[in-house]
Amino acid sequence: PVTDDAPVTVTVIGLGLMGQALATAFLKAGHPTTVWNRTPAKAEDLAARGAAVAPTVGEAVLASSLIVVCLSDSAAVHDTVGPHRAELAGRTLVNLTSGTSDEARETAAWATDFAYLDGAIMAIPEVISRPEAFLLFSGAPEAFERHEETLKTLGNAVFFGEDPGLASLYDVALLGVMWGTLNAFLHGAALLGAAKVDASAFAPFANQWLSSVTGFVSAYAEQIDRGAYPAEDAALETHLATMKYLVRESAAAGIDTDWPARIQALAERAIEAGHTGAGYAGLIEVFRGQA
Ligand code: FVH
Repeated sequence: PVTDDAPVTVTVIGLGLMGQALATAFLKAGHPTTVWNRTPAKAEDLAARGAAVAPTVGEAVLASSLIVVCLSDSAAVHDTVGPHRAELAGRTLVNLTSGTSDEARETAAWATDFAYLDGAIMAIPEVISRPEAFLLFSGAPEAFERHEETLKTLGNAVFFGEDPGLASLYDVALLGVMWGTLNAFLHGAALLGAAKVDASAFAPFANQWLSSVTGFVSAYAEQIDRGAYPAEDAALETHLATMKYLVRESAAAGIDTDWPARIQALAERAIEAGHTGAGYAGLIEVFRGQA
């Protein structure tokens, strides 16, 4: 039971790299913390630091009012907590396992006798509970309100509302931003590397340029929402001409041309579909499958 005085009791199911960091953060914040892991040896360090180790998943669930699950994937979650619906009754299950929005909605539909929050962690284990960590949640509003302070132990907590799929959808979209950005950096590092420039010499310029690109994101978001993509900075044709240099430079350096060729192909498709004269945000029509 949660009272104004007693710290919330927390169970962490799954002690992989992330689960260990989550349990550590709850322990440090003074929450009585129970842990369970399929491979019991991974609980030993946490036990030495004060965690209670439950011998079964059912006992782990019964030990706390807030149950946090962080496993490899949704199938593992269903295998592990699926048989323990009765023990979960009246408690809150927070699922921090990565998955799709449909998987989150399916799990929420299964969670009828207890409150369910689906979550996504936008941090690596060592950043958990530091100010730069942020976590996304969606699902039962009253459960988020009730456990917001405890969840903030892990990092900043953002709630997207009742649709349990939204946190996962934001998660994959944000991971796409990360992979696209990192791929572009790695391609650039390979290109300059072919000219004997170290990646660490390129990195400060990449970082400075990324802060300008952040500004483009905000401006283009406003255009996308308005449905109009005026070329306020540069037209798509101007971008396309320069994209061809990136392809030619890559070929000349003997590095992979697939990445820049894909970038070029996206701009060509937008222009062929009639978006000549549009700004870069006009590419949204290609990503929407409408060009
Ligand atoms: N690590 C990270 O930086 C990212 C940050 C963003 C979010 N992810 C997601 O967190 C989930 C767990 O990731 P992880 O890094 O902790 O993963 P592992 O270290 O590989 O640990 C996996 C745990 O899952 C247990 N497990 C797997 N399958 C089963 C199963 N069928 N039944 C019970 N437990 C299972 C595994 O147990 P064991 O192998 O130790 O016995 C680990 O506890 C993940 O969704 C990331 O995308 C992390």
